[in-house]
This record gives sequence, structure tokens and C-alpha cells, in this order.
Amino acid sequence: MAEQKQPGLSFNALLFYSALFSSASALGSEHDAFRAGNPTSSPVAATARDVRYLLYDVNPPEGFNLRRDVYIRMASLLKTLRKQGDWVLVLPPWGRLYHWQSPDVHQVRIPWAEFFSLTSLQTNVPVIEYEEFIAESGGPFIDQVLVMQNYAEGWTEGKWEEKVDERPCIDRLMYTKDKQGYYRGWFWGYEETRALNVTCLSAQGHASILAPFLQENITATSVLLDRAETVLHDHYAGKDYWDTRRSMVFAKHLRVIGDQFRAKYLNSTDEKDHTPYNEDWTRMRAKLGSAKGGPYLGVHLRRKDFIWGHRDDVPSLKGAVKKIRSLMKKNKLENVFVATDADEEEMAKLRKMLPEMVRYEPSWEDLELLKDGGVAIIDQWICAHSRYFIGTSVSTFSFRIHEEREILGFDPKTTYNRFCGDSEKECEQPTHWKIVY
Ligand SMILES: Nc1nc2c(ncn2[C@@H]2O[C@H](COP(=O)(O)OP(=O)(O)OP(=O)(O)O)[C@@H](O)[C@H]2O)c(=O)[nH]1
Ligand SMILES: *[C@@H]1O[C@H](CO)[C@@H](O)[C@H](O)[C@H]1NC(C)=O
Ligand SMILES: *[C@@H]1O[C@H](CO)[C@@H](O)[C@H](O)[C@H]1NC(C)=O
Ligand SMILES: *[C@@H]1O[C@H](CO)[C@@H](O)[C@H](O)[C@H]1NC(C)=O
Repeated sequence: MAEQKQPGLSFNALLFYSALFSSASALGSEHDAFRAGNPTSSPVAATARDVRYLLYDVNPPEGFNLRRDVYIRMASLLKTLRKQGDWVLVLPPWGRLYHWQSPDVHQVRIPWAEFFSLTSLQTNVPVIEYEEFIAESGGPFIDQVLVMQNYAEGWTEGKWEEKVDERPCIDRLMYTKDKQGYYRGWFWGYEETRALNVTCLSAQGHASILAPFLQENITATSVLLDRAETVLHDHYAGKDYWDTRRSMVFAKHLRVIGDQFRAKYLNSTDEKDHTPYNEDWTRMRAKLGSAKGGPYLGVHLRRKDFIWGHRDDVPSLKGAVKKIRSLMKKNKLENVFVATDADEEEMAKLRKMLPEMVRYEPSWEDLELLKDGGVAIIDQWICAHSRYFIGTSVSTFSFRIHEEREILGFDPKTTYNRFCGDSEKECEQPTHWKIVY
């Protein structure tokens, strides 16, 4: 990792200074002329250094935890791009997520710093928030949007091959042209943002197959890859995957709230639990089995859309409580912490069956401050520190807890567990993914 280390803050400082001292003159192209008309713009900054910006977005219905996974794919692509050019990754603001339904809480245009430690992310790859991009690149303009899609014809002769081609758009575009000929779209709630060009790109394969195309066939300074989940991981659970995953350190204020809750309600501290934490993720290298965890069972019980119709791998509440009790007994634990998205009706039933359960329940003021995303992270953080954890089948929320526990150094036996459906026959347990340092 050492050779890739990017001192985060000085990176931005560098961009800032290059904007101040650059003597590059105004540029010929239409785009730049347009930008130069913006009084706050610094179009010279980017050109002086030939910085190129990679932006991305994800299919709207996808949840918070899949989006965290897509970030890993994009960071990987960025690393490939940086072998040949000075690319920077622009973090897509959080918001308008399907699951974030708390009423009256303003949940759009949320910067990444509200959930993650930016300096930690920057130690892995150069990233900037969207608002920094606007300030730095000369305004709310994105040169080129590439909407990723599959191939209309599917796999040719049933054969899988990796490829990228500009193709006509298959689905109706989520962007419309305005009177000036600019494209308007969602752009994370930034209504003033415009794109100068939108085209579709059929892609099949891992994220880095896009690199040659972006280097050679696209000259735009800023490129937004929409539907970025279309491309796969370069190497799932490889070193690069884990470097990026480890760099996704939760924002300190959320960890502090989680730690205070552990201490107050669960008799759990890093010292007693053998879960020392280092702010610098590159120095975090806990041995498997070294973490003991707090004296409580950690439970992630995903409900809502997971119980509607489709899933026979999700238990009834009664089934879940039975499993919880048996695990508490087996592990000699008197406390249980439950993270769940259950609705009020289910919550009441659960509380009746499991009156001793502990939950993190923010006041409305806390919720307004932390937002649904922050509360979800606190839930994950507390689950990640439990002596024994059980999650929900194929929930990305549970998967992220597995990874957090792996980073903290828990024995895999205490982590890779999930509830089984009440009448599920072969209840296969989650896979153990070992960190590659
Ligand atoms: N606070 C809290 N929120 C939860 C919990 N479980 C689910 N949620 C919310 O519901 C969302 C679940 O969607 P995802 O994050 O995508 O995770 P998932 O469980 O795999 O669900 P899908 O990926 O949508 O299938 C989370 O982001 C949270 O907003 C929980 O235990 N605690
Ligand atoms: C839009 O982008 C495509 C693909 O790069 C390019 O072929 C086309 O000329 C661009 N259109 C405009 C108006 O710039
Ligand atoms: C770039 O475009 C040309 C012409 O359309 C094409 O032949 C070539 O394969 C493209 N390169 C990449 C890396 O996609
Ligand atoms: C907290 O845990 C310690 C051991 O780590 C134990 O000695 C103590 O009794 C516990 N306190 C409570 C209130 O359970």
C-alpha cells in the first residue's frame, strides 16, 4: 500500500494552488468558452494539470450498501486510469434512496463526509466531493454522460466475452434536453447541473475494461458513468478490493456515538473487547481471532421488502427469536443488540417476544442530524463489535458487517452466520472472505 499512498489533504491543496498559479490561457473549445463565462470558474486549473474527473451514479432503486460496493468497483477503475492519466474520482452525493424514508428529514445532496472519513478514502485514491468538483472544474457542468447498459443482443452465441461499445440507448433516457441544448437529469438533486452530451455505452465485464475506452475514445474532461453497477469488480475480495474496502472508514462522529452506546448499554469497550481501532486504516491489521467483542449477541434482522413474497431464506419473527435465544444460551450472552428495518407493527411483536433486546433508537433531533444513513452505520458498527453476529441471508447490509468484523479481527465462526427460513432445507451459511493485505 505504501507506494500508493496519497496524502489526501495536500492533494486538494495541490489542485488549489495549480488553480492560483497556473498561467494557461483561455481555451478554444466551446465547452471551455462556456465555462470561462462563469465568474467563479477556474477552467485553467484542470487543464494546467490535465486533470480528468470520473463521476458515477447507480441505478436509483439500489440501496446504500450496494452503492458502497459500486464505489469499490469505481475506485478500482480509477486506479487503472491513473496509470495513464491524472484522474480524480468525484463522490456521488447521497440521497433520495428508496429505504431512507424517515419523514421530514432532509435527505438529498448529502456529502460523503457525513458517513465516511474523507481523508481515509483519499489515502486509497484521490477523491473529491461533488461540490468541490463544481468549484474546481468551473461550474456545474459535466462534459459527457455515458449511460451504461448491457448488449441488446445479449451474449453472442451464449459466449461470455468482455467488451465495450458505443451503442444506441436501449432504455428511455433519464435525461432531457433543455432549451439551450444541455441535458438535465437527476444529478443527485443539484438542479443547476447540466450535461453537455449524453450517450449510451454497452459494457460487459469488469470495471477496468472501461479504461482504454475512456483514455482513447473520450476526450471530455469530466465523464459521468451512469448505471455504474453494470460493470463487475476487477477482482472481488482481492488486495485492491480490500484496500478500498478498508479505506471506507466510517465518519468519526458516527463511530463515537456507536462506541458511547456500546459502553453505556452493552458493557462494551475496545479495551475489554480486544478491538483496538486505528484511525489510519493502513495500520489496521488485526489477527484473525484476536478480537473478542462485547458481551452481547449482534443481530441484523432485515425485514420490509425481504419478507414480501419472495424469500424462503428469511425467518418469521418467531423463528428469528427462537434462533436468537438459542445463540444467547450457547454463547452465554445475556444481552442482545438488534439492528432491523422492521416496521412498527413487527417491531411491537418482536419487543413482546424479546423484551430484553437492546436497540439504537435515535431521537428525532439525532435522526435529523445523522440521517437514515448515519443511523444504519451506527447499527452496523455496534453489530460489528458483538461477540457473536448473525445476519440476514443475502443482505448487503449484513455483508458490510461481515467485512467490518473481518477488519477488526474476529474469528470467522462468530461472523459468517445467517438466519434460516422457517422451512429452509439447505441453509447455506455465508462465505468467509479473508482480507488480502
Ligand atoms: N438503521 C437500520 N437500517 C436498516 C437496517 N436494515 C436495513 N436498513 C435500511 O434499509 C436499507 C437496506 O438496503 P441495503 O443497504 O441495500 O441493504 P440490503 O439489506 O442488502 O437490501 P437490498 O440491497 O436493497 O436488497 C439500508 O440501507 C438501511 O437504510 C437496520 O438493521 N438498521
Ligand atoms: C457526443 O458524444 C459522442 C460520443 O463521444 C460523440 O460521438 C458526439 O459527437 C458528441 N456530440 C456532441 C454534440 O458533442
Ligand atoms: C475507439 O473507437 C474506435 C472507432 O469507433 C474503435 O474501433 C475502437 O475499438 C475504440 N477503442 C476502444 C478502446 O474502445
Ligand atoms: C462488565 O463486564 C466486566 C467484564 O468485562 C464484568 O466484570 C462486569 O461485571 C460487567 N458489568 C456489568 C454491569 O455487567
